[in-house]
Amino acid sequence: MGKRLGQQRGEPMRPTSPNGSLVEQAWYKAAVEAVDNFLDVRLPPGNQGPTVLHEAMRYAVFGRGKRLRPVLVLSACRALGGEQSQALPAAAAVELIHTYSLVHDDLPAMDDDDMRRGRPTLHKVYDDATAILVGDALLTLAFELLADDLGRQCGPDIAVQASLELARAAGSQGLIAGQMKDLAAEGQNVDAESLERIHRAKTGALFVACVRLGGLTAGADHRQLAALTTYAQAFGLAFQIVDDILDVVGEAHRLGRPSGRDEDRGKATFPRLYGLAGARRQVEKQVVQARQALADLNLPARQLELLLHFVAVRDH
Ligand code: GRG
Repeated sequence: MGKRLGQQRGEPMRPTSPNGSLVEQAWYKAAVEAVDNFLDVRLPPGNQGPTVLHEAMRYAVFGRGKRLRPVLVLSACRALGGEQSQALPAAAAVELIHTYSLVHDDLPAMDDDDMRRGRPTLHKVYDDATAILVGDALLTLAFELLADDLGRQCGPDIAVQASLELARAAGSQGLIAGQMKDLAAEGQNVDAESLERIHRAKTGALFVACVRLGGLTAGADHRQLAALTTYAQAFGLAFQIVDDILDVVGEAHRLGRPSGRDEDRGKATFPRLYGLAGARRQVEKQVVQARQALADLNLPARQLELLLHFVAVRDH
């Protein structure tokens, strides 16, 4: 059995500092290291053919990402009393899907971005065709990890359930629906309800899948999965509202990408709808809902609390 996160390493879990330096905490770093090691083993080596494709997959995955989604998977598993090793394949799978979405989103046909995770976007370093294929390969590998690694770790029933959860979250009624609606909404007047709907799909669905996958790998029941879902829905919305706020007030060197891009593209955003102070109040509202869901879960879930605090106060 694998190591449990944090406490078995004798690390106290301190609250984050006001600027959200959760990512500097030992338990968080240990979780990221475990995910990165897993990904390093499971991504084909850069010297294995097709070498350019495999090098480029590694370029995409090993940028300066926060690894928030895989850490959420591991933290949800832990909250339910599971072992880290049970949830690692699902954590890695989610990170692969997230990374693929970033690579495709950065392409000229979508958001056309030059910088990501503190360095040039993949299509700038390689080319558009390679970026498309890298995205395709990362998406496909995610499901290989669930069928193979998760199946061996937790059995075929959990692997099938996890695949279904992740496929639905990433598919044409989840992440891809959100992206489609987001592109269509550029330059349009979007009301609060529609904006929320876009982001519940574009960013929220994957966060929900993270905690549900973590819960599933630890044997969560329906009531626990429902509480985790409510937590993640509010978490995802808080994350997105802060993302919009950071696009207005954030520093490019902290974000690893330029700010002000939403305004340039005429995107509907929460600060545009509510103003900056109003958007911050919306974050608070989501945090309260997410905290209530953790209270309903009625289990020690310190890491999920810390992650929630981090998304609300983060500066990157
Ligand atoms: C192309 C199918 C497809 C989907 C794209 C998620 C998404 C949909 C696009 C990403 C563009 C974007 C900036 C969305 C805002 C929220 C978001 C996902 C930000 C990036 O997530 P972080 O901050 O990134 O967790 P790191 O790099 O830390 O992993």
